[in-house]
Amino acid sequence: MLKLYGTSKSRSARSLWALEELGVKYEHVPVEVSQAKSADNLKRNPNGHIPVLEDDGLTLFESMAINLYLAEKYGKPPLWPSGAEQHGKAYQWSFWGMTEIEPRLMTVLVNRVFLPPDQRDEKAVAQALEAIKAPLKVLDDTVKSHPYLLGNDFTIADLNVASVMSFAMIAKIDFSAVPAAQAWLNKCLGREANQRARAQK
Ligand SMILES: N[C@@H](CCC(=O)N[C@@H](CS)C(=O)NCC(=O)O)C(=O)O
Repeated sequence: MLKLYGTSKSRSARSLWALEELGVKYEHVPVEVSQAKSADNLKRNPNGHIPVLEDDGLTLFESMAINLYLAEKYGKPPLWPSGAEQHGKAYQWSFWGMTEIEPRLMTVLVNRVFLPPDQRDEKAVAQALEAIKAPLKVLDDTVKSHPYLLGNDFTIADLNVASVMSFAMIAKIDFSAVPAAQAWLNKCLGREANQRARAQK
């Protein structure tokens, strides 16, 4: 039986969302962020992070890898599209979300929300907001020309990028310069499967 370790109040929400979209049966073990470095979790993931997936003897860490694996193994079109070309696009957008978007959003989130006010670095926030403008424009242009990243349908690429971008909502980032990206993000995050994932522990 599929088992997902990690609380929905963390990056684990990404994989819970994928599991909910796929409609597969799974067990959710809501390991808290504070428990990520417990002895039990370190056995599952030596990095001491959540989420972790177990599936029939396989243990996987890294949220994007988990989601791409789940989509390939349990998904069908359109969520997991057909053919190497479309898979390449799904990898492209997933890695793009992790490398072009996530580090900048994390900097803003940490310095606007997580750190105590006297430790926040406004200069780092300003630099991250400047650096994220170009990739956000790429996203905006893409979803201006078709409704979802790969074309007309919601796929695992949208799920992966939107779940990374959900940090932006918490960090209260202004998307008025990229309205198509904002509308796409609202549409993706509003999906019932994401609501079900977020409602979990
Ligand atoms: N790149 C990893 C990052 C995982 C990660 O850093 N998870 C955080 C929770 S959002 C965590 O486990 N933090 C606890 C810790 O590092 O002790 C992924 O996407 O799965």
